[in-house]
Amino acid sequence: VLSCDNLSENGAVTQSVVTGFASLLNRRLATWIEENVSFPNTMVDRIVPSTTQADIADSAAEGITDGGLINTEPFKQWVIENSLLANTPDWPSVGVTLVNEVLPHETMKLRFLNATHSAISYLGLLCGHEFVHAAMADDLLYRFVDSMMENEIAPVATVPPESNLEDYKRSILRRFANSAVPYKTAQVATNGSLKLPQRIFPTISQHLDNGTVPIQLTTIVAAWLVCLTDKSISAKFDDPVLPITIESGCHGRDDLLGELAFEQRFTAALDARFQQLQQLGCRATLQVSAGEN
Ligand code: CS2
Repeated sequence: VLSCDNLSENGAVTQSVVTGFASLLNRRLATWIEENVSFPNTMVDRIVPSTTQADIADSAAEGITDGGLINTEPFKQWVIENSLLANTPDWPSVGVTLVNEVLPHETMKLRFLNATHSAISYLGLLCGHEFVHAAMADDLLYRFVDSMMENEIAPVATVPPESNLEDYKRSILRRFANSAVPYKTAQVATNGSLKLPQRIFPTISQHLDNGTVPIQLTTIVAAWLVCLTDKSISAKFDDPVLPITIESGCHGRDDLLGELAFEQRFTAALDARFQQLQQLGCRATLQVSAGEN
């Protein structure tokens, strides 16, 4: 059973859910699954925008009518934990990377690609960009997310020893800028309350443990909160925490921020950025931030 979720240790999570449900039905079934079924952790990376009617019409015009088609990018990466898989097809021959430990690959993807995807999307929504590639063409936003990866994500990230981090960061920016794969900022913004704890909060926690507050990542969390509280923007995407209001600041809002809600240094910086984004707007806030760096 191969999970393709953007979730750390996605195989272990799937195994606990499947065997948990099975044991409610039949304990012997659960035991059989535990002894006979592998749930390797995996990391999948391929940008796949929601399929549009135009995609389906374009394909039909070329003679292929397929309601289940997807429009995607040339890039693809699938890393699978080599955990006692019997009778495995020759996956490496079609580009799969078999590894003993997926976690460094997961961390690299979640903390660099997915975090930057969320960052450019929330900033893009605040600056009026419907698509990620349009937000990437906005030099102020491009420079912000580029320096965020360089100055706040890379210094505290653990990456696979064989990886080339410079190439990886460049490839992320190139992929996001690809207008042939029109990915809506609202699609990335969806379910941020489930995504940011996986892709942004752990990096912020590492900085706080090191005694620093990462102001660019804090700005992205503030941008997320502004998008959630601005009904003209939050109407464009779904999130389980909607609707929300932020009256007396973010300290103690563990419903939104988890344990970060009790980090005074972080919530003070977050409240300041939240107010700045609301009062000055996104562009002025980023220009002030660029001036500070
Ligand atoms: C995106 C991901 O919508 C989102 O949250 O960041 O779906 C992203 O496109 C994939 O993880 C890329 O592999």
